[in-house]
Amino acid sequence: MATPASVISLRTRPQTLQNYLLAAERAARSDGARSLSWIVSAVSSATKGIAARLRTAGLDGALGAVGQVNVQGEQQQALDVIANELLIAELQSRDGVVVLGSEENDELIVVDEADCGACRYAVLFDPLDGSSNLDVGGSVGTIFSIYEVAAGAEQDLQAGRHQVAAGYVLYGPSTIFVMTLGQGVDMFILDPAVGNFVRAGEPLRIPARGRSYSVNEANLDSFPAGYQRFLAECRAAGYSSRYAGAMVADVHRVLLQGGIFMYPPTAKAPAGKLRLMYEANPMGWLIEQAGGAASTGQGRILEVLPASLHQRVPVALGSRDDVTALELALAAT
Ligand code: AHM
Ligand code: MG
Repeated sequence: MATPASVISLRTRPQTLQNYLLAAERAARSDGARSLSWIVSAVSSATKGIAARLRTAGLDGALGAVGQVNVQGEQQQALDVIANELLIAELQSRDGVVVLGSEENDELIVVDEADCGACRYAVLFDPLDGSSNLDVGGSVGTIFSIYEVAAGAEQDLQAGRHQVAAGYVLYGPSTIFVMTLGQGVDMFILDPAVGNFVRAGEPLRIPARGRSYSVNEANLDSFPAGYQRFLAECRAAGYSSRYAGAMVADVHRVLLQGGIFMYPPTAKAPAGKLRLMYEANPMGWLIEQAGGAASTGQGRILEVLPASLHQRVPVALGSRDDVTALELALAAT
């Protein structure tokens, strides 16, 4: 007997992020996996709220600075604060969350009444990355990074290679959720009609070499000589330049199309500008999980031993051959 058409459409229905997380949890068969999928789900709920606030920000007075400077010495935007509050509110009540760390908070937040269950997690995040794009309606993002935490080790920071989940949300023409649980990288697009993130295509694989670089070229004169030499080689080879000024938007392009994203050391920021724990590590792991490479210029980002929540690190990530060419140029100078 022929299968009714309605059953076929149910079977081929696109997978939502919730179903994807449930499937991952079933495959792992552990209480820890259950907590982890709930935590990622909390991040996704918060980012839907952030996306909604961003859509109307030019109409409801949510743009502009709030007159406070964060621990990085940067002016906080109203939406930085709103995004941070939405993430903390969603995460601090989830089972298994014992520590939160945010770009917008000076210190780690230890969740005192955490229901610890079988597994305990730290969630580190940049609530609104690229916030200098807000006032012009440009793309911005949220980045998150999750670790397991041993009892009594709540204040200890771990190297990026110990992450158990990481991802970002790009708020652009679409709201796009990209994540890894350590078995490849998957992409989901928010369907605004139903409010679900829906899986888009196959797991992402970054091309071995790209045709563009993404760096703030206005700083070129103060980059170490190896970066200048590498960029000259790229130009000679016909590369294009693409730079949105929001790491999430720039890394998303590199992830899909290949190439290299960099924030090198500069005279003003000798250790680079980007933060290890909630920018470089999660983005670096995603790129590695898609088959690319993520380097400080001297070695793998994910091996860096963290000393503080807000520490900065030089970042170069993207197509494997492009990152290798940069490392060779740096080693030769
Ligand atoms: P933010 O998290 O305070 O927004 O800062 C990080 C951003 C990155 O998204 C982006 O790659 C970089 O800063 C841009 O810096 P610059 O304006 O120096 O090029
Ligand atoms: Mg940022």
